[in-house]
Amino acid sequence: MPHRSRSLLLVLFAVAALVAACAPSAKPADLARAGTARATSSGSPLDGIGYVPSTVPETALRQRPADAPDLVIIAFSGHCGLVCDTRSTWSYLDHASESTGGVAVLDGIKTAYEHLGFGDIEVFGVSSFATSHYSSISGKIEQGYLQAQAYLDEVKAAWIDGVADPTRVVLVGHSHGTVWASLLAMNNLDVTFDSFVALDAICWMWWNKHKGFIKDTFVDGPWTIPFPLDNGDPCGTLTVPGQKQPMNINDVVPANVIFGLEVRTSFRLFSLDPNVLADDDVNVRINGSSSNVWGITAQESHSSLGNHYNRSISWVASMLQALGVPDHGAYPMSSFVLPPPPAGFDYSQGELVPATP
Ligand SMILES: [Ca+2]
Ligand SMILES: [Ca+2]
Repeated sequence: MPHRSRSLLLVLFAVAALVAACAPSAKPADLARAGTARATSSGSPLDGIGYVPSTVPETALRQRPADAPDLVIIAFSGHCGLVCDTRSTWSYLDHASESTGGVAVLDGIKTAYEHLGFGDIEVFGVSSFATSHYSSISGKIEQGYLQAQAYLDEVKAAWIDGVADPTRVVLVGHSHGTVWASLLAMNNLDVTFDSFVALDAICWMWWNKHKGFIKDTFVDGPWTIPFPLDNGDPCGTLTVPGQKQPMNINDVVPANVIFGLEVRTSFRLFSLDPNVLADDDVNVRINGSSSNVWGITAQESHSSLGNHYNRSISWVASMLQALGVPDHGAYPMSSFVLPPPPAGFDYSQGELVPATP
């Protein structure tokens, strides 16, 4: 980058950081109070495996409605740039770029699933924002986290709960969008996500950009605050065995995700903080293992990774096809939360108990 434009960027960046620092903040006590409104504390795989899924007798299962898709992809785009107004975030992952023959990131991922035999796939694109809002970049109303939650609630009620061959759900996130996608997974433990595709999971500045809107929506508004935002910043706060530093929420693959795929870029615009524009943390499970977690280092830059189909997305597509369609019964959440029990023991409500003969 030419020296002048780099200097200009640094100045703009400093201004943006100042503006963000002046944003209304959510006080810890207010956030915590909003958290007590949550009906249960089962918002988290971090609670151990205390969560017990409700079991429906097989005889009670109904057929999936004829109009139900085989699979839905919920995709969170990232922030609109370093210096843009957060209100202008928009859903770009399904937006095709002329320069690549009109193939969007989500087209590539959707095609991979079509090759696995899914005929009817629905894509739900979400912007990096707490709720729906008008974006001056896309020029239209964009959906946010609340709309993704509402959509997932509908998918659950109509096409998953009590259904013999339920609709499958896949998560995709780019940059800051991976934080929202992680929140959605961790706050819907009754849904098993076939895969979570994380494209350069950046956590840095997420809280700064969003804490004011989170206060508006979940503290001052009527909506239930997602775990773990009642504790504030979700970055650098999760303790994982074997990791020196507390992890970012979007570097820990939730326990109700079967396959965790990630693409990390290595390009650094600002050397002072390595996490500014590149995901430098290899993903792990909450128990410190790497079960069903795979990643690559991209050749693309952070932005181009999400802007159009590219070699990294081609790797994602190949992996999804190679991994195939997972059997949900083979991957209970407990397998990703706690290590295997020693011989002669089982887990019950998160505690080791002697195995029943
Ligand atoms: Ca990562
Ligand atoms: Ca990261």
